[in-house]
Amino acid sequence: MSVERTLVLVKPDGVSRGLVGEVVGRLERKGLTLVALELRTLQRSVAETHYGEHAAKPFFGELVDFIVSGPLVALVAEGPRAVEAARGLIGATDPVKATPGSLRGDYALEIGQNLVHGSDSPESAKREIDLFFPGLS
Ligand code: DAT
Ligand code: MG
Repeated sequence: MSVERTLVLVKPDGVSRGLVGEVVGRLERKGLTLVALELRTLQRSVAETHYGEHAAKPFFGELVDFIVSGPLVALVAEGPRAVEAARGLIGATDPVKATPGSLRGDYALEIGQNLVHGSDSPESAKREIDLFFPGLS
């Protein structure tokens, strides 16, 4: 099994609610290895690039406002099929539909404040890691 890397963000709601340890702990207990981890507040331009695929969507402005609203934790996790493994731990985009036991299923209610981001494919992971941690993808 080839080893992959994925980008995970504990979004500003997760940081302000004190859920960083919960998110990082679940990734670690699953067996993923941390390669980088940093608390930072995003510049608007970085947020717009990160979410560029959603630029034409009606919620784009709110999404960017939210992700720059306070510090987030950006991390790179590594392991076999790390992209899919992290997405499984995170759960569905709509936290009301996310399976209980997943992070969003356990800790979030609103789609606009759904606690965690995880890259959705190896290609997205490379693009996102290059944006947040150049040289680590
Ligand atoms: P995911 O974060 O599960 O990869 P996505 O890439 O489709 O989901 O969307 C990115 C983020 O945008 C998502 O985490 C929350 C927000 N979002 C998605 N759909 C939304 C909607 N219908 N209304 C408000 N925010 C939405
Ligand atoms: Mg996505």
